[in-house]
Amino acid sequence: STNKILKSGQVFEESLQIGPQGPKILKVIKSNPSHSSPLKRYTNMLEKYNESFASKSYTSEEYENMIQEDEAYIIPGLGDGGVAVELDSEEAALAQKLMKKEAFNIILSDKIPYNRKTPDSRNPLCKRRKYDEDLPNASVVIIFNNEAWSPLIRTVYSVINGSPKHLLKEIILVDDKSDRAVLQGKLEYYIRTRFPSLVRLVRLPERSGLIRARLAGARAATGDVLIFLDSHCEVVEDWLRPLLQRIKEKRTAVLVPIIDVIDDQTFEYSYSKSAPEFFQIGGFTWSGHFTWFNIPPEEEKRRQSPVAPTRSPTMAGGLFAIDRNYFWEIGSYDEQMDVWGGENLEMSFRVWQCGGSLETIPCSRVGHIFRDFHPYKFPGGKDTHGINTARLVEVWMDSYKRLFYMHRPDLLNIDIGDISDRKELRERLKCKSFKWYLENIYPQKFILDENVQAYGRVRNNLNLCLDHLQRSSKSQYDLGIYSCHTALTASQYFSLSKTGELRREENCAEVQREKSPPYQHKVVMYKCHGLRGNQEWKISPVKQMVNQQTGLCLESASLTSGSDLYVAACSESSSQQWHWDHMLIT
Ligand code: LR7
Ligand code: MN
Repeated sequence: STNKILKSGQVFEESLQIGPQGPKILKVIKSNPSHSSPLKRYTNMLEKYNESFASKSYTSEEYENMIQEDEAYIIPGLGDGGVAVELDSEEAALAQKLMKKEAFNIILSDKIPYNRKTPDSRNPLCKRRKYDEDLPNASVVIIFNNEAWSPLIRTVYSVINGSPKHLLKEIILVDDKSDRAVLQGKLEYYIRTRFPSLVRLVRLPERSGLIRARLAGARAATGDVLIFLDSHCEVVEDWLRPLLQRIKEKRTAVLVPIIDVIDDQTFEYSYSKSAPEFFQIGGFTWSGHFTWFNIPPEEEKRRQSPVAPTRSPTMAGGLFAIDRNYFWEIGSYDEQMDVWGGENLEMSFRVWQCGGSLETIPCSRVGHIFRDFHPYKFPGGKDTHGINTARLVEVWMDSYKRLFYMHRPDLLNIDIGDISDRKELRERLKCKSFKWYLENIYPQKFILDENVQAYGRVRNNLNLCLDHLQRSSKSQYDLGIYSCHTALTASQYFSLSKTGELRREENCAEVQREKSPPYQHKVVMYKCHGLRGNQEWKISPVKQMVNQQTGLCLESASLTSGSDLYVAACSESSSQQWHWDHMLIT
């Protein structure tokens, strides 16, 4: 599914970014022998999973017993310092089954102490940063729908233990109408007895989705700064002050920490030990997804220090800090966005276009469990990411929406609801255009049909077109050919950039030389490097596509729909003539 957020370093659609991976240390952990039938607990859990629980109340004594039972599973010191853990084989097998429900290793999570220490993943320079005595205080808003108990509780402990008392005004837990039994009376009891006064629980009367859940949290908050977190996070030492300091300096800065990966299987808190200064910033794809990319050299230069605020065109969405009043001034959220997706790009574009800034604060780091799927339901099975994105595209992207709808023509014919309030907001705040955003905030973003030599379908005389053959989710793939579609669709959309790249959004065509007969040199799509060389192509006067490094031409002789493409010695044969839909330069 494309409806998930990726770790920095993962491949998405056509974007490939490689982040350094920390080494893995695995420990095999047997169950605590004092547990009463550890496997039974989870087998029960597996069986009862799909039941919806009526909320029932228990006595304090009964709640204490439940909590004690949970605590009996915890193995002191396990996972401390973020070390990876491997379960013994019997439990590991059950954990695998539970993965399919929960999307992470719940058995292991339940064994790791709620207050385990995270490693200090920061750039060593961070230890020398100085912060003001009087910083604004924070309300931390943690929203959840059917989150598992241990990651949720661990998130709360992590925030409390990791934040200076006087700067943490409150933690607001927003329950987006979970139906799991453990999140009913037991959670209330736990909060009342373990975190009196500091943690507040807001229950939503109906399932609202993460956008409206965050809005409810923001309404309940009273601190100077709002900090939103997902319900499966762990913070790193001194994560809070760098965020508050920057907001004190610049009230309109919206801030994200560096997001580290908590492994969904081993609970390793992973980060690069050899390159703690490395991180990526946020981009987007024309199909409407969040991506990561490396800090461009211009930004490296502008920010002056590797631990200074680093501008980011977009944010992942779940973990960010914003001045509480500014949150409302700048239009909070689009209240009509449902469940999951799109709100992150909406806020990113809006903040930049309406005069604020979006920045990564390198000395603030927070870990997040990346799950492979959503362990909760999407009411009505709606494609909320698609619909939410169409809403933001209509409001913020001006004519560039054409590139989104090229990927999602289906969304042109569906009801996305009323967007007039959001358009009014844009008017009222006198926000700049998307073109301004692209030129000034994200000039690295390749625009498929602007500032290029040619774009569209690339067709030969047999009506076959260059086509990614649905291979584009790989970081590297062989380019193919397919019967031309009647309309210009994403799989046949190519551009010839100003510098001669034969490319798609992120990937460029290269020649892969075959060293032995029959010398069928393939054409491979690979991450664009921007250095011309093997990725430079020219259209010749007789409409050949000539690879500049090899001098070979795109060839379609004897190819049929669905074949891989190749290059051959240039000839004037019609099988080497290619017609672009749109030539901007002749
Ligand atoms: O209906 C819902 N109601 C909720 O309260 C659906 C979800 N939620 C809660 C959920 O329990 C969780 O705490 O909302 C939070 C986010 O949901 P996840 O964890 O399923 O989302 P994600 O981590 O896969 O997705 C990322 O993109 C989303 C786009 O809508 C949100 O902005 C998420 O907050 C965001 N997560 C992050 O940015 C964490 C870091 C990811 C990276 C990099
Ligand atoms: Mn999440």
